[in-house]
Amino acid sequence: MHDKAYALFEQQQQDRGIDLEQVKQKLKALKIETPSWGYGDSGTRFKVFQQVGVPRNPFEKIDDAAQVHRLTGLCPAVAIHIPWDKVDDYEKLKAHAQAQGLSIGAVNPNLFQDDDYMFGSVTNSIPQIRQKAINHLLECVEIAKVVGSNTISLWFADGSNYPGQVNIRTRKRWILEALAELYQALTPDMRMLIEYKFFEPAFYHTDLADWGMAYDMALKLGEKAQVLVDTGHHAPGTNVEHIVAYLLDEKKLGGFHFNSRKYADDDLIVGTINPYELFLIFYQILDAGQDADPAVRKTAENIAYMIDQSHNIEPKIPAMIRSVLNVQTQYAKALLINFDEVRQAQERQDVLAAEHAVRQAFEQDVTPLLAAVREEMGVPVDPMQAYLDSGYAEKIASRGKGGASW
Ligand code: PSV
Ligand code: MN
Ligand code: MN
Repeated sequence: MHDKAYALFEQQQQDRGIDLEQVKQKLKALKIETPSWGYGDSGTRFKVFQQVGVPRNPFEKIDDAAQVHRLTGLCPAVAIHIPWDKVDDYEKLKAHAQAQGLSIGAVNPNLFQDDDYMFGSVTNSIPQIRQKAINHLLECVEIAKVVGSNTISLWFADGSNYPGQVNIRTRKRWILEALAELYQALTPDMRMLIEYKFFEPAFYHTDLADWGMAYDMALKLGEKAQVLVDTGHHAPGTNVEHIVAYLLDEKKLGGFHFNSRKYADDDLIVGTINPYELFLIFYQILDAGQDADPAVRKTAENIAYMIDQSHNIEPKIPAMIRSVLNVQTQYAKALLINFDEVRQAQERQDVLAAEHAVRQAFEQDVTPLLAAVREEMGVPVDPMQAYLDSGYAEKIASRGKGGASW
């Protein structure tokens, strides 16, 4: 059945001028980091729902992440958030991950859940609180060294709710000061990713509100600082793939937090609301991967793909499996773009042909391709069904309710 469907697919793609062996190789190399917090209970300001079987500690979060990797072959690393994932022995956490074929990915400092940070963390007008926040950033570098991570992923909730509440320029300087201290502490193989978000929890101004501000910081800091694009962190209608292309060309795109949004930072399963946007993001990345400038190509190859979602009402593990499969699907489709055709249409200034060449790839059914790739990778052809059949959900039910929340 698969073979027949794949043979037909292969013929169709050959006719379109696509080198399927190369496509398969790229699909096998795709890595998507899952977030420890995506396995915990979460909710909105109205309610955090407690689900049965939610991990009770960081070790169990890693167990669940390992299950996602076992079934998809896509997620060999898990991001941690400190202090959500605070443990006494980080060596032990690393060993626990390694024993299941995982590594610890990005270390995310948490500077938004301490009462001291009500009026800001690194931008607080009280010097002792700014120092406390900086100390936490430095602590996270030390944790990264122990767990073997080379990425510090930063998001600041800092901002204000009313005009006049704070001095925006002074805070801009403080944030740079803090980031500079962190930058100095990075080892040569580490990088820091700077995330931005236009609002929430602050509703008037956020200190790092958009990609331009994050880019400006990264530029001032140096090569080891890059921008992280969280797909949910833009005003409605923003052309996210344009931001991606711009940052790639400036060698400043470091990573993604994938999720879907309808209205604001909804943190929904990636690819459920606007899969075409995800496809177009990959189009830009693959295009940059063929750039004449090797530094742009290298930037495109070194992007850290991460999921950042809060599954409020969904069962956590299948929601994560759905997310990574959706990313894989859109990546597969983008790999089917005939870039020569696009370029030739652009040269002729043939608007319709250029748009068609891109969209045509999106319209391909990649089911036979993904089935073939999964078979070759030795993972289930239908990872979601395999999860449902695996008995894992029944096994973790013994954890009961009241596990870790995000
Ligand atoms: C903030 O909305 C954010 O996207 C940041 O990445 C945080 O670290 C994460 O969500 C927490 O869920
Ligand atoms: Mn994020
Ligand atoms: Mn977010």
